[in-house]
Amino acid sequence: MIDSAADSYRAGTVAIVGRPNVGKSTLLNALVGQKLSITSPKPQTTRHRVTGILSNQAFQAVFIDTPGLHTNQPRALNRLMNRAAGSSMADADLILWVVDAARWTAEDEAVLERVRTAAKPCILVINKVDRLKRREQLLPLIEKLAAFHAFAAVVPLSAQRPADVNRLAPVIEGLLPKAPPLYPVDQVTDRSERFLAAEVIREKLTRSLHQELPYGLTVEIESWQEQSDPPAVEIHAVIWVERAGQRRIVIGKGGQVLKAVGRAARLELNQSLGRRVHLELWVKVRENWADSDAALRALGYEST
Ligand SMILES: Nc1nc2c(ncn2[C@@H]2O[C@H](COP(=O)(O)OP(=O)(O)OP(=O)(O)O)[C@@H](O)[C@H]2O)c(=O)[nH]1
Ligand SMILES: [Mg+2]
Repeated sequence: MIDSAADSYRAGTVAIVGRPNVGKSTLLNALVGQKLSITSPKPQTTRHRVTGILSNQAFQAVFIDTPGLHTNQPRALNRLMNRAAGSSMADADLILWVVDAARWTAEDEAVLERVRTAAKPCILVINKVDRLKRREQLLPLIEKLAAFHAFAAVVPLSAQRPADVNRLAPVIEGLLPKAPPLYPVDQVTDRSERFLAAEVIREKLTRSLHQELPYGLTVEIESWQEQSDPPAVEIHAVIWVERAGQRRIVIGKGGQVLKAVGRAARLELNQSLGRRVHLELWVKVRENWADSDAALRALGYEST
């Protein structure tokens, strides 16, 4: 039983921000102990805010995973992604700023500026320390960043190591305001199964396709039919691409690529939805969907 009415209970929202590819979504999933947000080795994987809720006897942290803040990309989709990250930061009680221990870029520099102007408590998470040969290699980065901003804490870790992530949780707890829980304590996300399914399909596509193609596609759930006895769900999804040539690549020779994507997505969804999944995928062309605010809205991208 969680005594969430206790005066000492802490609760608040925690925005996880940083440039693309530093490991924000990996960290969200590790903190919550469940795969909620998709991850891949390619930058700009996350396009939406994804809430992950961690509740226990003492505190509730409502983590908001955000799209990587990036510069110099003019499409409507890029604007929307950066806005989603910026507004999450503005609304949060606490910021987790994630950087890569082994790679500092101009985009990190731009995020630092935003963290400074947000003027709220911020934990600097230096991720991917497993990539460093020696821990002392962190010192110049810590010194440089600490000179620019008074961080509430600096935590070097690897989001892939559970023991490291467990060290971060109490640091977060100590920085949350005293408040009753914001969500029911058994709730893990505010996202629907439909949303999570579309994201899993996009993750498999992003991981299978090379170069620029993942940026030109989006996934829309067209129909979702529940069946009982035995419990199952039939999902029809459309993969929207921007050009006919991309459609051919996503389908692959003899349908090989699409088949492998469908299989990988179905296996994961069987597990995460806890019932049998029948998945049908179609690939359709919608020119320049990522440049148009109206097309983005129609495809389920919320404007913030
Ligand atoms: N070696 C190592 N790789 C990591 C670690 N954390 C994440 N990664 C990898 O880094 C890549 C990017 O991880 P994501 O979690 O998708 O990064 P992100 O910051 O959410 O990226 P965007 O959504 O594109 O902004 C993936 O290939 C992860 O497996 C870590 O601690 N060590
Ligand atoms: Mg991400």
